[in-house]
Amino acid sequence: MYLNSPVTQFESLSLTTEPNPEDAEIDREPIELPPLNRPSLPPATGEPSIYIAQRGNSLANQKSEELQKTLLGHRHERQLVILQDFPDPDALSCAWAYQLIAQQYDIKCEIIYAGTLSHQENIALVKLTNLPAQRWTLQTLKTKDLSFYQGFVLIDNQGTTSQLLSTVQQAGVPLVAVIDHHSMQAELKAEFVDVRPYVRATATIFTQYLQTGILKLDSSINQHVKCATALMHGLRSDTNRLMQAQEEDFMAAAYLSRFYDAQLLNAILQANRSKRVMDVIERSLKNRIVQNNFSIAGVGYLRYEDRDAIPQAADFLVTEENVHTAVVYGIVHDEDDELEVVIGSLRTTKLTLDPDEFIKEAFGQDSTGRFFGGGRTGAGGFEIPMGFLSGGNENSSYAKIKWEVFDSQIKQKLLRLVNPRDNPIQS
Ligand SMILES: [Mn+2]
Repeated sequence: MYLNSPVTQFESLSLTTEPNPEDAEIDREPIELPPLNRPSLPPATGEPSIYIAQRGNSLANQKSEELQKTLLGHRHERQLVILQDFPDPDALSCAWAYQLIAQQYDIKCEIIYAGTLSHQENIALVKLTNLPAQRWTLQTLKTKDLSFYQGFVLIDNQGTTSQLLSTVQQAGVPLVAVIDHHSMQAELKAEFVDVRPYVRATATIFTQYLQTGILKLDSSINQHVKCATALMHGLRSDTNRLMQAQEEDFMAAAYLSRFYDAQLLNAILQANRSKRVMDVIERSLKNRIVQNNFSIAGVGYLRYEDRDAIPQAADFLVTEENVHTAVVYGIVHDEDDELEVVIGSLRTTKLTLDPDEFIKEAFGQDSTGRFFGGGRTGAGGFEIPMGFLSGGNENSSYAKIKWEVFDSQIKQKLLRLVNPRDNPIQS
């Protein structure tokens, strides 16, 4: 599963106590059926999909109008569009769409992220489309005069996965808009909020805005074609190549199909893995232990830029015969900041295994009650900060002991669930 999907936002966003966002919406919001005089419709088993689509449309219209009003109120301003530290195609493409929409109001946006573009497809996406995103570390932020910006915007995230948020907030830059499809992380005070957890990709939300005419896409404008291609890539990658797409996602993809460049998308998807990513995959193969259909592999230390090798290795290990779930983890280190964090990914094809529940049960919470990770259908992730134990790796025997301790502890915690005595995840 998720062979083409880069590190997903869910993996990092799920460091909260929120339940799986995917299913939450369905019961909560009653569907309004039009009164009387209904045209002949499919039999009344379940919810006629035409109504869902209509609901989506009217909400999109309303939100698009609201967004236009908000932008109108901020004409001639400068804004920061903050993405998660490891932005994925969904985030990158939507930020670009926002930038193009905002441009019409003479709003100048800088699209920024603090971490790195790790997955080869993300690097290819940015290079091949000239996508205007920039890496701003906390260090970069210190050199900037933030009073230059009159607002910031969060897209495909709610700030919980960006290191930049607190500095920007402390500088007094107001939050103008939040547009996302993850479950509500916290009450956010923004002028414009469009958070729809039941939508599979933020690219779907943005495509709906485009369909309302907020920005008229034009196939003769190169930038529009590239942005539509990026949105198509974002939509595909957040829906596992459309396999988990729902009606609104397909509708959005259908609209984008008028503008996107299939050859360009193909070039992005053909991006090759770097040698270092291949090496991490090799290590995961060598080190894996298989028990009870779980494949578990620690890959040792890896560089910050290669972080995405971990989910890719998990994607690969889960394809082995008699394996339904793979967990791969390693210590990711950032040389500049002497920052170290254990990062892990889970992939499963077992329908009855809930990655969110599994990871929360395996690793528990930190002292502030934050879970070390969580997940969504088929995939999950975790991040365990190493704090005081970070750095000191010039001493190779120390580095080795440190890895062994973390490796054993993670294995212990996972194996407790893999070989359960009283089956603690079966509630
Ligand atoms: Mn997304």
